[in-house]
Amino acid sequence: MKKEGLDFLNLRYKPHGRDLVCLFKISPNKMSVEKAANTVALESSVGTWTKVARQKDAGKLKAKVFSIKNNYVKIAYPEELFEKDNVPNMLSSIAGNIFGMKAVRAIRLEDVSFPTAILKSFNGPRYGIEGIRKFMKVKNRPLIGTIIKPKLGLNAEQHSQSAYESWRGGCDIVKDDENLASQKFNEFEKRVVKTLEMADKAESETGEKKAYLVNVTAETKEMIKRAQFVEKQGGKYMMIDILTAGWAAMQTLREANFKLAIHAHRAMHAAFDRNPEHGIDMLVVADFARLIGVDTLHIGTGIGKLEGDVKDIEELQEEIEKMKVEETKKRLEQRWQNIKPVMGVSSGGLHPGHVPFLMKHLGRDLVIQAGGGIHGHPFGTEAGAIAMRQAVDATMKKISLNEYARTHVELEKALELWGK
Ligand code: RUB
Ligand code: CA
Repeated sequence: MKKEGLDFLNLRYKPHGRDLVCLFKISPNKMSVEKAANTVALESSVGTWTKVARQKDAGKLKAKVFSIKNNYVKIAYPEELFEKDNVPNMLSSIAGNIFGMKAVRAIRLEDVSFPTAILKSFNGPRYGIEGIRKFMKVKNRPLIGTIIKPKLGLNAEQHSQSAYESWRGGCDIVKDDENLASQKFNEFEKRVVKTLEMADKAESETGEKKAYLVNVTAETKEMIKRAQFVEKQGGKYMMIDILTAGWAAMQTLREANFKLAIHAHRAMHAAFDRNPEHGIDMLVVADFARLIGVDTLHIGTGIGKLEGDVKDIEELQEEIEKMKVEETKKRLEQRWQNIKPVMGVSSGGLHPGHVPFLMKHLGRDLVIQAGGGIHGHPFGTEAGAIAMRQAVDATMKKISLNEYARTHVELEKALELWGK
């Protein structure tokens, strides 16, 4: 029996492989969760605030609220509702007007699952975890990355020198900061030429593969030109600030089919995912980024210790954050038809002392990335990269960092400065 005025509620409905399913957390505004959920389903599919003529014609495309548990609501959207290979179109429905509706005090899109036909309409990553390991020639261990710091202010020459020292010390990956594009103090083309020269030099000196993740983020046509430039200069990798550039820009970049791997920086994600009651969870951001086809994506670190008892709210929040990062990492690696797994990147406030924690919780298919935790080493950038590599080597060999530090001075100094 349908309840009066709740046309989009169908708790007997069983979603199937041709539905896109969303999990929402809904805080209703002076009404029942059922009523608010019904309003979400109608606004995000075929309805509006009042009945309109020809309502019936669109009826088969209605979204259905099929599960309500406390404030958690599942809604199934028939795949015909969307243009399949169009992420902005999908998000305009499932993550569009609903965030501002009067029916909800707050609403959060917690998770999404795609029908097979939508998965098949996207390329996904060109390389994914395996492909990246293959071209970087790193079989087992986590990749080590750095962000050039200071994040802004270095000229192209200084930038390339810092990159060179990072690679020499043992970094596999050097990336631009997300704020760096083509500013007057450090112009794009000059920086790319010089830094890729240094990557070649470091490769020939160390016998290892070295990648420079060039930030191409800009207006879309300019971004494509920049990516072409990186490819022409022999680069392997580019990066894009996926949220500030936008979903369409990310899709344009991926579908331009460059041979370059794509690194995704998630700057601005916290505007969506920080408030636990409202916004869009990182899982959803990660899902869409994987669908479009980035190869590596920032997922956070989950650092906040908590091996033992949960003692207070702050610690509890840290524990939740850690679980979130693990969950996002797992999602990036879930089996998804033809779509390859994405490699998670842990970054933000990291130093060598964090390596055992990260590898324990997130495994080896991971990029461990540190900016300050490398360039801030008391002996300088190269020593910082050496220390980071030592921390990874020790953890791979199941030796504690303190023990390894007895015979490895760079690690010893890093632990002295930043602790464990
Ligand atoms: C980290 C850094 C990245 C952050 C982004 O520098 O520049 O922008 O990792 O955050 P540092 P997240 O190592 O000096 O802190 O990875 O959580 O998206
Ligand atoms: Ca940064």
